[in-house]
Amino acid sequence: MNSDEKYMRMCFRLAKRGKGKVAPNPLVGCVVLDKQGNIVSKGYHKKYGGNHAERDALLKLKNNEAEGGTIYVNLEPCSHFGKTPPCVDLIIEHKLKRVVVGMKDVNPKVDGITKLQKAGITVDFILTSEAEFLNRVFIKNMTQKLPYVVLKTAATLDGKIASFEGDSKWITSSEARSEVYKMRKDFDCIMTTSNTVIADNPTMEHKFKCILDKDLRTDKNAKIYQQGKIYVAAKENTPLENDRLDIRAVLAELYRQGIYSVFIECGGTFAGTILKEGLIDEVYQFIAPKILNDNKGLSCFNGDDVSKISDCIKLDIYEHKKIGADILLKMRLIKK
Ligand code: AOF
Ligand code: ZN
Repeated sequence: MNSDEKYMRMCFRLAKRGKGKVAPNPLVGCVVLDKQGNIVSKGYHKKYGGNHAERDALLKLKNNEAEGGTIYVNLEPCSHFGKTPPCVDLIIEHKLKRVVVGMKDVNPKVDGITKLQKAGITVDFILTSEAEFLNRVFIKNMTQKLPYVVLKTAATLDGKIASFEGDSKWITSSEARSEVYKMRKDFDCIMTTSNTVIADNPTMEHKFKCILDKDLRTDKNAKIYQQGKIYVAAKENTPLENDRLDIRAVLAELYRQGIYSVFIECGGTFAGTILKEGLIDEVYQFIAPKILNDNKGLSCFNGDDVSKISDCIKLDIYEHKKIGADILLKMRLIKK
């Protein structure tokens, strides 16, 4: 690993300290080297509305320690007046010679690179796809005005989530189920369907839950309604598409309400539908080392009419771990 990569990875680690506190802003970390290549400051974006990473790092300097030096930041420095003044101005003021950037900012208000280059500062990009992966939620939010969507499922080796009688307790181990309670907290909202509420009566403890219930079939005494803020998407408040709720419209409404990430827990029919509609960014799949061995069992993805393997929806596994007796795969959809 060369030293540019080393410092950019340091930025990634610093940036991650802002997780859960900066949305809808990006995760940003910054490292400043002096002319000799010594680290003279570090910083990161700590909370929404707070100082940007570059400002956090540069304001810690007492004199002109950074003059002629290099600044590493995983996102293009901003050039606009938002909640804080432009970071590029501060970089120019501190007389840095070189800026190493992870990714270009997708915020249309930002054009920091041009301004830096005009000031005679060298700008280099490095580890761009990793930088984009780190800020995948920000990129989706900013470019599509939609929340980032993760679909969770838990199935047997043969992809079954329940027997033909609907028995589903329990496919995965208690450790895996506890992991789900923890991962829910990383999202602004849980989404589920009336079918799941009626079949399983889950609590799905969370601060914000969205229930897709076109015909208002769920019982308001169901456990899911007993806790958290609830948004019910029904035909009264949501446009329909082929007589079904338009899920893109539901997601857009959630975004409008300040929901930047959604965790979906549902049965195979809805999972199949939204996958087909291209509304999913990632799948978290728990796989239990069990085989139901019954074609009538319910599948975790229940789309239809796919005749060619080449038409499979393809994913990229970016994390895998054993949890209790099971395996968890975290995967991004490979967009066609
Ligand atoms: C951050 N932190 O470290 C960097 C950001 O409203 P503001 O002033 O906080 O501006 C937010 C925008 O600034 C954000 O959408 C992104 O485009 C840019 N860069 N933002 O929150 C940072 N470098
Ligand atoms: Zn900035």
